[in-house]
Amino acid sequence: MNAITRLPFLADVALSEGDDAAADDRFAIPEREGKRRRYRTIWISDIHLGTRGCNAKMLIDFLDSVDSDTMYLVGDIIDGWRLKKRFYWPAAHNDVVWRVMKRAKRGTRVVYIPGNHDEMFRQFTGMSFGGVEIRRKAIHETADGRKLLVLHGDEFDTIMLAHRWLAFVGDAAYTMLMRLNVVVNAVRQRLGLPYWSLSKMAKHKVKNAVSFISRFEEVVAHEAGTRGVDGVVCGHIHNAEMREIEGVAYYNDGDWVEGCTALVEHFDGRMEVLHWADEIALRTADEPARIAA
Ligand SMILES: [Mn+2]
Repeated sequence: MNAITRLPFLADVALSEGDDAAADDRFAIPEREGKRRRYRTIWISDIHLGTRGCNAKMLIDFLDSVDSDTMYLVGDIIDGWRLKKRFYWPAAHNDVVWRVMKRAKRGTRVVYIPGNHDEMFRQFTGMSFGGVEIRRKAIHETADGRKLLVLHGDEFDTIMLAHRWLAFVGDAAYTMLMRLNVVVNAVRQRLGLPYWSLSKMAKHKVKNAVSFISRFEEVVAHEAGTRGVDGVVCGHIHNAEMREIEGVAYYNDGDWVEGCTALVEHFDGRMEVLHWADEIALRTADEPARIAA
C-alpha cells in the first residue's frame, strides 16, 4: 500500500469535522494548557515526521508554548521518501499533525508549502485540507510592510549542484595556488625580494565558495532580489539564520531534527530565530518543579 495513504491522520480528517473533543482524545501526549506566547507569524520546516531523526517531543513542547495569527509549514514536514522505504509513524508524530490541524480549526491561518521530501503533497497545491492551505510558495507581508518570499529551498538544488562543482574546482585551484605560492616566493627570495603572498587575497574568497551553506544563502537571496521582494524565508538546509545579503533579508527557519529552531515575527515586524532547546533549558531552570512533575 502507498505509504501516504497509510498515514493514520489522513483517514481521521474526514471524521474530525467540527469535533474538537475527538481530536483531543487522539493525543498521545496531552496538549499543555495555559498561556501561550503569541507571535504574528511562525515559520517551521524540516520536521521530517516519519523518521527517527525527527524531534517530535521538542516540537510538541514548542507548539504547546506558542501561538500565532499565521503559521507557515515550510516543507519537509513529513518525510515521504523515508516512509516509502520503511514505515515509521509513532504516536508523537500523529500528535504533531493533530496539533497543527487543531490550530487551523482555532483560527490560525496555516499555510503548508511542501518541500522535496514531501513533494507528494505538491499535487494538492491550491487546495485546502481542514483549513490548511497548500501552496507552492507564498508572499508574506510583515507588520512593517516588507514583502517576503516564502519557499522551501530545494528549488535551488540544480544551481547548487553547479556551485558544488565550482567549489570543487575552486578548491583544486586554491591548492595549486598554494603550491605556486611556495615556488614564487622561493624565486623571490633568491632575487632578494620580500615575501609576497599570492594566495592571501584569494584565500578568503575561495574558502567562502567551498562553504555550501553560505553559497546556498547567497543564491537564494540573489534569486529573491531579482523577484523584487524585500526578503526570503526558506528551510531545506537545516541551518537557521537571519542575515542581510546584497540588500535582501535572508531568513532560514532551521529544522526539528538537530537544531530545533523556529523563525517568528513579532507584532511590530521584528524577526527572531527561536532555539527551542535553549528555551526549554531556561524554563526548567526557572521552574524546577516542572521537571519533577
Ligand atoms: Mn528539503
